[in-house]
Amino acid sequence: MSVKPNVLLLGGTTEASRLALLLAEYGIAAIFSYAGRTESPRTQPIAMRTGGFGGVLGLAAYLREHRITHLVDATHPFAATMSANAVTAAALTGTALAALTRPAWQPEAGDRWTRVPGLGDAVEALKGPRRHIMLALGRMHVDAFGAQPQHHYLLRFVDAPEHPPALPDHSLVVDRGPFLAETDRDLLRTHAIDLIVCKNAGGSGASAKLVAARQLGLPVLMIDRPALPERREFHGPQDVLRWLGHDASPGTERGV
Ligand code: 3Y8
Ligand code: NAP
Repeated sequence: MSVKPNVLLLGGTTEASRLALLLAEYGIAAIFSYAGRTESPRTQPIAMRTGGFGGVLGLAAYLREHRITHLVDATHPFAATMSANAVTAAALTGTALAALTRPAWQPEAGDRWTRVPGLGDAVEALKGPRRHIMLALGRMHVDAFGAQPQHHYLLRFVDAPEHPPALPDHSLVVDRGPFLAETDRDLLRTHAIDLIVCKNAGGSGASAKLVAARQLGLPVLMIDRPALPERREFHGPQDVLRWLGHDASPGTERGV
């Protein structure tokens, strides 16, 4: 007899929000979890919780106390600590685990990518004369680029920062995605950007800048994803629904 699912969904991505809609539609018990990184995260159609769990043991305790049957890790590919904790806590508690992740972006014809393994390598790669660089990395990693203060940086944060970023020459845009190629193209042109630095996030929510870069013939410094532990992975919210025992093909019976 299959267990009635009670899902903990680790969110923070476009795909997590799409899955939350399906879980609500099918009436599947689920809680959407945010880290609490942003001031007003997108509201979800299922129960929400915000804040860390307190490491692996905190997450394991949460899984037990809330009788979670399925843990879905739909966090961003660079949320490596959360994803590693999810694997360990699921094993400790015997909770079924699946990741909902998106394939890494691959360069297409006309792309001018230089790939680097990590953030430090991206900073190193910026040695040299002044350029106009879009740092599309959010707020958490900006200070590292203080090692290359000679450039003009265009920053894009989800929320306005309490203190101005510690880069001597920067412009700041406060905006949350998903972004559109035409607006990203206008942004790159307005700021006379000649290089984009970004993470290989994958998915559609942040790919606009890559399309814009291709159209403008701009180079991209692409930071590869951190290694993640082995786990079951799905690329579509519908695959997760099937894993939960609900057929997602059109016309099947849906929850009220
Ligand atoms: C708090 C939840 C949805 C999810 C939307 C996706 C798309 C838009 C594109 C650029 C790149 C960046 C950043 C980005 C994108 C989606 C997705 C995605 C990149 C929100 C959100 C939370 C966060 C956290 C935030 C990080 C930052 C990263 C900005 C909500 C809007 C750069 C990642 O201010 C901070 O401290 C922000 C921190 C982690 C990375 C960083 O290092 O600064 N995301 N982003 C989640 C939580 O608390 O658990 O506020 O609604 C979610 C989204 N951000 O449902 O529509 O699916 O990826 N997020 C990157 O990809 O490089 C922006 O500017 O081009
Ligand atoms: P991280 O470095 O892997 O996680 C650091 C700690 O934050 C975790 O150990 C956990 O704290 C807490 N945490 C992370 N995600 C959480 C979640 N969904 N619910 C509850 N606690 C969470 O993660 P991150 O890179 O800071 O990302 C934080 C959030 O932003 C995630 O939801 C992620 O999907 C989203 N996001 C991140 C990026 C990015 O570029 N990193 C991009 C878009 C969205 P405890 O150890 O206390 O449990």
